Parts: sequence; structure tokens; C-alpha cells
Amino acid sequence: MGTFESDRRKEEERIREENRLPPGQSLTLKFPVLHYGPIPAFTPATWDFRIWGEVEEEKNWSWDEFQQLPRQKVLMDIHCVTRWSKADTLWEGVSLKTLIDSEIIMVNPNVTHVMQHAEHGYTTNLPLEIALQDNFLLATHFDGEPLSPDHGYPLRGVIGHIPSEGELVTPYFWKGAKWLRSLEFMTADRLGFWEKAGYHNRADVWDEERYGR
Ligand SMILES: Nc1nc2c(c(=O)[nH]1)N[C@H]1C(S)=C(S)[C@@H](COP(=O)(O)O)O[C@H]1N2
Ligand SMILES: [Mo]
Repeated sequence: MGTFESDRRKEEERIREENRLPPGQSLTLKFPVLHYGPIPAFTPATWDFRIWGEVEEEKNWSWDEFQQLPRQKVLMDIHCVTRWSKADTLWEGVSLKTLIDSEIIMVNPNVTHVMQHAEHGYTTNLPLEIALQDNFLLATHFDGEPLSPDHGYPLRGVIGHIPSEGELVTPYFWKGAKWLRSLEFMTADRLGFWEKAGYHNRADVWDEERYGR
């Protein structure tokens, strides 16, 4: 116990010295589980992933089809608004930017925002330009393994801080939806689940935008 806490503090000091710990956060070596509501079951035969809203052509990918999309690995630090941060988390999955750059999906030119829709109605919104950054991923794997059910299996949005790309905007971790089922492209902003409940719409971790607009 004591040993674990001193390991944690040492690691926290290192991350802080590297300017990777946002204000008001503390480092955890664990991986907390945080969500509202129950963990949904995954049924591969009926699962689909939809691309809809302001797009040239809607998509409805089966689980098998989703596996065929180009894949990427991203290493980032994640920051929960409840004040824990976790460093060097390794994610693997599909990058929205790659899907758009390779014209696998084509969004209308007036699109400004994207809504993630998850099982049981959880939603979270992002400006398109942030969802197109390298630090937003549609992740199927964490640390080389498929996501565990409590962390969003089979698919979740992930957003975090990439230390080597310090210029990217980094929102709090709630802006990645676990058990993700669709992306809705929009021509105006709309608030997601926590955003409607009073959490900050932009949610920049470095400006400590936890609550309010
Ligand atoms: N579907 C869904 N996704 C969600 C949430 C949720 O309640 N439901 N909570 C968010 C919050 S507040 C955080 S901090 C992260 C937590 O992810 P983790 O449980 O893998 O740490 O998931 C985010 N995604
Ligand atoms: Mo969170």
C-alpha cells in the first residue's frame, strides 16, 4: 500500500515536471471506471455503427465491416473531470480524420460539429475540427487488448493529450463515449449528456473548463 502510493507520487512528479499534468488533476496508476447507467451487452450479429446526419451518404457498418477500416495506434494522457489523470495510455482503432481524408466518409461542407451516440442514450458533442485531431480515436483496443466491457467494449470514442503534439486542444475524457454506436454530423452545435447537465461545453483541460459554458 505504502509502496504503491510512493510509486504513484514519483510518477506524478515526473509527469508534472514534463508539464503533462493539468491544473487540479492527480495521477492514477489504476484505470478507474466511470459511467452513468449499466454496461450494455454486445451482440456482434446485430451490432452496427452508423454515420449519419449531414453526410453525402449514410453508412451502416456491421461489426465485420468495421474491422476492415484502416487502423491506427495513439499514445495519450487522459484526464477525467473528476480529477484523475492517467499517463501514456495506448489505444488502437479508427481515426475519423483518416476516414474523411480517404473519403470513406464524406461530410457536407457546412458541418461544424459531431455528436457521438452510445448505447442507452449517452451522447457527447465535439467541434468537427477537434474530432479531426490526432487525439480523437474510435478505439477498439486498449494496451494491446480488446476493450474490457466496463471500458466500452467493443467500441468507444477516446480523447486525450498527446505530449508531442502540444498544440492540439485537449478536452476532458467524458468527450469520448463508451459503447459508441454512431456519429452524427451536424451544421450547428448541440449539447451532449454531461454538457446538458452543466459541464463545460468546450471542456479544455489546460484551462480547467469543468463546469459552465
Ligand atoms: N456511454 C458512456 N460513455 C462515457 C460515460 C458514460 O457515462 N457513458 N462517461 C464518460 C466519463 S465521465 C469518463 S471519465 C469516461 C471514463 O472512461 P473509463 O470508464 O474507461 O475510465 O467515459 C466517458 N464515456
Ligand atoms: Mo469523467
